[in-house]
This record gives sequence, C-alpha cells and structure tokens, in this order.
Amino acid sequence: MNDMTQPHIVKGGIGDSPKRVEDRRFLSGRGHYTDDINRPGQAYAVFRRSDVAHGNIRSIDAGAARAMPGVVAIFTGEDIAKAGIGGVPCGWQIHSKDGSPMVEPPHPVLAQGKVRYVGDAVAMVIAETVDQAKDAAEALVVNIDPLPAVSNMVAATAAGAPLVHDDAKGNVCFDWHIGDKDAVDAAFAKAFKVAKIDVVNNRLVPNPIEPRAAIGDFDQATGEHTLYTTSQNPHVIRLLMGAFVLQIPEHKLRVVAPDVGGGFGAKIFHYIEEAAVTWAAAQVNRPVKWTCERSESFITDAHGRDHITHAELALAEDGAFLGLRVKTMANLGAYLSTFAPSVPTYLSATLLAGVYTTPAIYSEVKAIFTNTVPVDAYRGAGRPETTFLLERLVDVAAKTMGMDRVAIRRRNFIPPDAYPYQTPVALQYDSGNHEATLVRCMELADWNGFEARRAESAKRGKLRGIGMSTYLEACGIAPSAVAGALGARAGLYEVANVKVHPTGSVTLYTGTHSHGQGHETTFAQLVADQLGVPFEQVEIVHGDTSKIPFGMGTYGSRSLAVGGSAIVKAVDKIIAKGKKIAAHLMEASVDDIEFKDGKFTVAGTDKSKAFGEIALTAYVPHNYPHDELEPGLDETAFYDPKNFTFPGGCHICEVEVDPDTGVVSLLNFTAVDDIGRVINPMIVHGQVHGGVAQGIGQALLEHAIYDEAGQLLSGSLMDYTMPRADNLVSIHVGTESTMCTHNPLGAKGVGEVGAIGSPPAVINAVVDALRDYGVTHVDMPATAQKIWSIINAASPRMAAE
Ligand code: MCN
Repeated sequence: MNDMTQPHIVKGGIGDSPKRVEDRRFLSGRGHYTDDINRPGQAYAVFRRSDVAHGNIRSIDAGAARAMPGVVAIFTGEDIAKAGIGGVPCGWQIHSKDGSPMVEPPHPVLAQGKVRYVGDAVAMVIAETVDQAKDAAEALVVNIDPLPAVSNMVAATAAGAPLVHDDAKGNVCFDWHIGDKDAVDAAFAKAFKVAKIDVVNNRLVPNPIEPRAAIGDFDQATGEHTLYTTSQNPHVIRLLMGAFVLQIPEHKLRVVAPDVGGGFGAKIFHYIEEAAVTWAAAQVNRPVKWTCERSESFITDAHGRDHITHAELALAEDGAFLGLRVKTMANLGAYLSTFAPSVPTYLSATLLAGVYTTPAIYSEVKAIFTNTVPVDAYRGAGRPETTFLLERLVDVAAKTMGMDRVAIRRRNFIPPDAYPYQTPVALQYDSGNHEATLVRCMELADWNGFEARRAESAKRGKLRGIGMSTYLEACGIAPSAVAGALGARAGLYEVANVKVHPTGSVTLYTGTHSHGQGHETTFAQLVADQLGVPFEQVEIVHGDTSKIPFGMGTYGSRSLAVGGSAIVKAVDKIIAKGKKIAAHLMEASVDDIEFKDGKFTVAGTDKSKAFGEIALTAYVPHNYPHDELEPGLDETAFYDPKNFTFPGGCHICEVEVDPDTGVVSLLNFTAVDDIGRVINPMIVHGQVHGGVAQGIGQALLEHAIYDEAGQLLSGSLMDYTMPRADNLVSIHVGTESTMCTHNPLGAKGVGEVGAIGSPPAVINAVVDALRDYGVTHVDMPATAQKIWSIINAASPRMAAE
C-alpha cells in the first residue's frame, strides 16, 4: 500500500484545513435528518412506556383507545410474541471467570409479562397524527403490579435483592477477570507503600442534539423493507435487525441513516423502536414514523459510564509502580444493550497499564443488572472510566509517596524506545512518546508558573488548583480476529468503494458514518491527496446500505484509522489500474509508469498522461488493453486493521474554587494529544474541543440520578446539567505525534481523546485547589454543593496556621 506517512501538504490534501464541506448545508438549515423525511401516507407511532421501574404486567386494555379518532393500530408485547418476533440481540459475549457465558436475558421489542425500567415500552400506538397517537397511548389502560426495584448496584447486589431477571442470580450478568493475580499478590507482598482509591464514574445521559427517530416503510410490490434511522452504523442495524429480530434477508432490507445530529455512542445500538416501526409498517401497510422527544430520550437512549471501582497500587521505595489491583462493579441497566458487555471489560480493563510500565495487573469486573435504562458505550466507552481511575490513583500515589505528581509519572512512563510495548493486560501498544506530550503540555499551560498564580488567587480569597492527566487509549476498533476472540459477534473491518467518473471526478462510498466528525471533508482530502484531483471533485457518500457494499460504521474513533485505510487501499487499486491503462497509451512497460500529483509519467521521460485522461479512456475504451483489463475505473477494498491505534497525551487543567460558594471555575485547559498523522488540523482541534467539553461536563456538572424506586430524578435538561459556554474556557490544543506503525496513514483516532483525557485533569485540579483542606479525592461531578460541603466539613490547615 501507499506510504502516506511522509508530510507533503497540498491545497485540500492531507494536513490542510479546508472548511468543512458539510457545513454548507448544516449552517444554512439544509441538513436532511430522519425527522425531515416524510413518506407518502405515513402514520405516526407513539410508545406507551412503563412509569414504574419494575412490575408484572397484569393487563393492557386497548379497547377504548382503539376506537379513538385517527387510531390505525395498537400493538403490545403479546402481538409481538404471537408474530414470532425475537428480541434485540447483544453484539458482544463475555465469559465469567469460571468459563460460563454471561447471562443473556431476552430483550423483547415490547415488554412481555414484566417491565424492568421506567421507559420500558409496553405498547405501540399508530395513528394518523402524532397527537392522536399520544392521546390513544394515554387512553390505554395498562395495569402493572409494581414489584420492588433495584435502582443502583449496591441495592442490586444486597442479600435478598429483587431480581431484574430471574436467571441472573444476585443480579450478576457476568463476573470477569483479566491479568495475573499471583503476580500482583507477589508485587504487593514486596511493596514499600500502597496507594488506594475508590472512585465512582458517574452515570451520564448522552443528549445528542438530534433525538432519535425511525421510519419503517414497506413496499408490498417488491417485499422490500426500508428503515430510516438515526444510526451511527446502518449496516450493523441491518445485520442485527434483519437476522436476529425480524428475519428479513439483507437484500430485502435497506437501512438509511441520513444526516445525523450527533451520536456520541448513543446511536450505535440497535433499539427496539427501529424493529417496531419496521415490523409495524408491514402490518399496517403504511410507512410508520416515530420521533423521540427529549424527555423520552432521557429514559430510552442508552446511558453511559456508571462504574464503581476500588483500586490499589503497590509502590517501590523509588516510586516505581509494582502492581495494580482493581475491582469494578459496572451497571448494565435492565437489559443488555448492543455493546454493553465490552465496555467495562475489553474496552476498559485492558487499558489499566495506561502510559506506565506497571509489570503486574489484575482486574475483576462484576456486571450488574438494575431497574434502570440500559447502559452502553458513550464517547470514550470504558477508556474514560479507566483513565479517570488511573490518573486519580497516580496523584494519590504521589501524595502517598511524598513525591511530585510529574516526577512520579516520569518515573513510570513507558520510554519511547520500549515500543512496541506489551502490557500485562493483553494490549500491545505500537507507538508513543509520553515525555514529549508532557513537556509540550506543561510549556503551553505554564505548569511551572502555577504557584505564583495560586498565590495571586489566594490574595483574592480564592483557591487555585492545577491538575494533569497523562493518558493513553485504544481505538480504531478493531482487528476482527482479536475482537472475535474477545467476544464480538461481528467483524470490525471497514469498506471503501471508489468510483472514478469518466471525466475524473470521484465518488467515494464509505461504510463509516459521519454524524459531526467531518468525514465529507477529511475523506475527500484523503482521496484528493492520493489521486491529485481537486478536493472539490470528490464527493463522499455514507449511510445507506443500498449504496455502500458493507460497513461497520462509526464508533471507537475508527473511521479514519480503519475506514480511511480502506480508502487508501481502494485508491491504490485505482492507481494500479490507471498505471496499466497509461502504460498501454504511452506504449511503455507498467513497471516504468510513475504516478505523482495526478499524472502518470513514463520514468525518465517527459511523456505523461493526466489522471482525467486515464479516467476517460477507462470509460471510452477505444484504444485500450482489452485483453488484460475490463473497462471502467471503480474499485472496492475491505481493510481489517492489524491492531488498535493508541492515541495518548497530556491534559492540564487549572481551576479556581470559591470557598464561600464551592463554585469551581475553569481558568485554563490545555490538551496535547498524540494522534499520529493529522489529516485536517482544524477538524482535529474541533474534535478535541468537543470531547474536552464533554469531559468537563462529566467532571463538573452531569449526573443521572435515580431514586430508590427507580425514577430518574435528573430526567430533563432542567435537572441534568449539560455544559454551556460559560462553564467552559478557551481550550488550547496541540498535537505531538508519533506515527501509528500499522496503518498506511500513520493515523491514530482523535474522536474520543478529549472525553478520555480531561475528567481526571479537572478533578486533579479541584483536589489540588483543596490541598490545604486535607482532601484526597472528590467524586465527579464536582458540583458547588459537593465542594462547599467538603470545605465546610474540613478544617483547613491554612486557617489553623
Ligand atoms: N482525523 C484527522 N486526523 C487524525 C484523526 C482523525 O484529521 N489523525 C479526523 C477524521 O478524518 C475525522 C475526525 O477527525 O474527520 C474524527 O476521526 P476519528 O478519530 O477516526 O473518529 P470517528 O470519525 O470514527 O468518529 C467517532 C468518534 C466517536 S467514537 C464519538 S463518540 C464521537 C466523535 O467521534 N461522536 C461525535 N466525535 C463526534 N463529533 C461530533 N460532532 N458528534 C459526535 O456524535
């Protein structure tokens, strides 16, 4: 394959920052989202949802509702069962320590017999208008005998706790482990000191700006089903829904994910509403449209995080990390969402080495069912949880050892010459330089000038703190064979189809999906750079299973590293064919043809053919090597990565705490990330900004809180605090790159690094601000009330002295 890792910036090519192509339509209100699609004769679906967290469905009386104006049909779990419709499947299987497979209870499209969380759908009402459907849904008489609920992991694992699923004893889905327990025990036996921490990774609600929506359409004449949906991965939805839920063969099921207004993970999963509208459309023989409302999305979109972890780090006298022992409880919610089991296990515990040479690591994860919304991947998916734990623990270790926070990190960094580096928890990192990102970030953030700024704040009665995190994450998922061995039920390669048109413009069909990441720009840059055609002449198509050969979609910051590599491979095939055509036209040997800057040249001569001439010849093959080649210039490539990519870096945050109110104000945030080769610096900066904003949201503001009965208390934007402009600062972003060694671009992912690296930097800064109060840990979110209570409960050394 092409070696694309050598820097050569051309206009609209790799390394340039052309404005985002997609923004023309987004900023002028011409985006075309699922809810903008209206099919002729469509009816509207509204779901009646359980308002109790746990209960037996005694009866659903639809008699009166059916007679209401505009009602087309009403379906319940019984109808779904009678139709032989399966439940939505889980895409990842984990085995417990004892080798037994995880408990995998059915997740019916509409609840059958029992409801298990507030939001569980018990009936679907279809009517001529949304309002009529809402009225009829309200008029349904749903009798549920409430059962005691478990709304958090402590309640769910208490002796005699009510069971969410009868076959999940103790509400445990699996009890998994990784690492070498004996080696860790031996490390602790020789420890000079042990640092300990308990952390809660607070539960989050994703809240993409566009709520989910789905339209089912059925063509009786052809027997073809179409689902328009707000998905990050339409082919995956087609596979899961077609094969496991509705038994529709792929050639009769088209899934379209048009413009999607943000996903952040929450739109990866196959949701019951998608299957419900697709099935119902064929039943009522009309298109059926459902659009989620914001309050409904709070209780139906998969939530994120919700881990409780205890960790211990064994330290040598010189501060070397000897061994790490970790125990996590992960909340799965009421049902297994599509990728839920992978999050606390292979996406999380495998990163426990971080950027450090810890030789022995052992981690246990208990995954727990509760009567809450299912929990699954949310921007970072497992890596923010581990990074928060690790980077907090390293700060605690520094305190335990009486060492400087930077010095203890440096003492334990994996040195650049140790790469490729095999961790004790399965992953082999390919490249990185942690000292370089640390130094650059400390310079940009003026780490060394901090104490003077702290003294200045103190004069104003404010507590100033600075914190860092030196993180590493694994993304670009994934080598299919590795993912399969770890429990994934799908391959995780990517697909690109490059169609060169007769006059030399190009359409690229990619199996990834852009919902904010700017692929229409960066992927056009890749093709333009490689083929030497103007950037404006490359069009990107994604999100429609009828147009694109196949694809695994966008998540795990994989689109560039995996999807982009498939593009490089497909363009390489175009160039190889172009060389044969050029050799024929110029009566030269193929081996003598060189391709550069959009020109095929006979080496050592001034004979050349422009790319456009070759394209035209491929489609008007009057003078053509017919014996050897087919006409046309259209190539497809599948790319299965050899490894994950491992972005890393350093994030530094500076805060000021008002001791009178507990309010934490952000003063400065600096991120220096190693993401390998950068395709579009502007888009990369935007991705880091967005991720950091979400990380700050987790650290300071956001928390999905359930009461004991399983009601979501922070269930609206009035109660659940998303970060706003005035909660943020201008974020300084730098990149300091080592190349990925195993993909042709040298690129690592960037989509999640901001959300992974930032939360511990913020909390480390808050803890530092409170250093005179003897505070060693603050759980997220560090709200004013929490900080005020800590300050008022402690007696500051500062005040006493
Ligand atoms: N890029 C680049 N150079 C690199 C790496 C990436 O120029 N070295 C560019 C890519 O070409 C792409 C963008 O940066 O345009 C992000 O690329 P990548 O890291 O491959 O991530 P994905 O495109 O696969 O996006 C997924 C990632 C994830 S997992 C979440 S969650 C997320 C995110 O991206 N959700 C987002 N960013 C988001 N941004 C927006 N606006 N909305 C979301 O829902």
